[in-house]
Amino acid sequence: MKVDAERFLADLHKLREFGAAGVGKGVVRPAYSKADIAARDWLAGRMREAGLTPQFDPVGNLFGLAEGASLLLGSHSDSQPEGGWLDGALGVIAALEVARAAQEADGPPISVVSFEDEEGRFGVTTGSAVWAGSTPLEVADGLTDRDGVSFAAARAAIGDRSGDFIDPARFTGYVEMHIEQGPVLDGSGEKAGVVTDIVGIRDMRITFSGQQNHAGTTPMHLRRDAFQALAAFNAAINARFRNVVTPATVWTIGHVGLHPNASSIVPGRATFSMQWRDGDSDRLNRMERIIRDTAEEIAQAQGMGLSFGPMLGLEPVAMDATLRAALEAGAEAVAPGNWRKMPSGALHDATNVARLMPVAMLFTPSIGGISHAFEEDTDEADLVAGLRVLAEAVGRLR
Ligand code: HGY
Ligand code: MN
Ligand code: MN
Repeated sequence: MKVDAERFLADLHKLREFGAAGVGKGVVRPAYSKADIAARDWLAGRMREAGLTPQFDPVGNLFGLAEGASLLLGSHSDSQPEGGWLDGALGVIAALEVARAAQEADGPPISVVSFEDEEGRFGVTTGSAVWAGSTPLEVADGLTDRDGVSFAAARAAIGDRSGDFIDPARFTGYVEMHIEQGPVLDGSGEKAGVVTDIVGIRDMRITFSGQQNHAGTTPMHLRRDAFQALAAFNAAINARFRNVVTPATVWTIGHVGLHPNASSIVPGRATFSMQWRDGDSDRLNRMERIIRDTAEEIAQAQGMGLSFGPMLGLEPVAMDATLRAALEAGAEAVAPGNWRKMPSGALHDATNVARLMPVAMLFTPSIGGISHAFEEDTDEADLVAGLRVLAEAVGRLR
């Protein structure tokens, strides 16, 4: 099977035009935004031109279906609020190119997918989580984004494009190509990473409610300042995690909303995201206990109200041995001795799809290890090398 590198790169650059923003090759294409829907319409057209049948499901996951039983390749095409041009997009466009190449070479039937809201405007990998049944649609519909918009209201943007959910029994397995989004391959100079397993994640919104008041007249000892509660919480968990975590464990407070967020008002409310990731579910659970206990202690000590939003999470998963072996053989064929096996610290739709079928993942290097930022990039020669590894692997799976 012979992939067309120019056609692949041209499509990848075309997809970047939907929501192109910021410096360099940045994109702003969050789930269900105008740019996201326009990109999906364009992708559906490219799928049709490739001889696939495009079909949207009720949450906006877009499949390009081959006839009969097929291998599913893909990723997502929504972005972070500030994202790069490759996160998700690479896996979708590589899938499209391999599907085309497979047809031209009379190769195995390949279907393509672009999952929706992988980047978690509403949850964690929401579109694939609903498709895989790990998040029931009624539960997803009740999730809200940071501006209070519900998933149900946002997915109405799919409109009459929406068909039924696709029967996963059509697919024999799922392979997702993705940029690494970390520093390992860039640091070592290797061309590819074959993923061994994907870490688990927990994510929840926490709110401290104090008393909004005048910043000039309210004495310090009478304040119930929600920001001070958040600051104390952050310092306390950093200290308390020390005995529980490993160097691979990560945690992030990435979004903070202060109410009313004005310099002359003691903040009455602090709502923030608390996210943590590790390869061990027990450790994730121990960290949850610390988070809840610490928040309760601080709320009590500082006279705060406290509420926890829904707990979202995904368990760590191992990749399928057969699919992995095909990627390893592909990597060895394309970049002999210059690739590695590695875990994924980023989350991917593959985690959800693993509930339905065997899955595997392939990484290409990220320049400077930067992602979830406009600066995200990869050398085009490395993108093409990754595409070739994927095609080699698919050829071995027929
Ligand atoms: O956050 C993640 O790991 C993924 O990129 N959504
Ligand atoms: Mn991604
Ligand atoms: Mn991402």
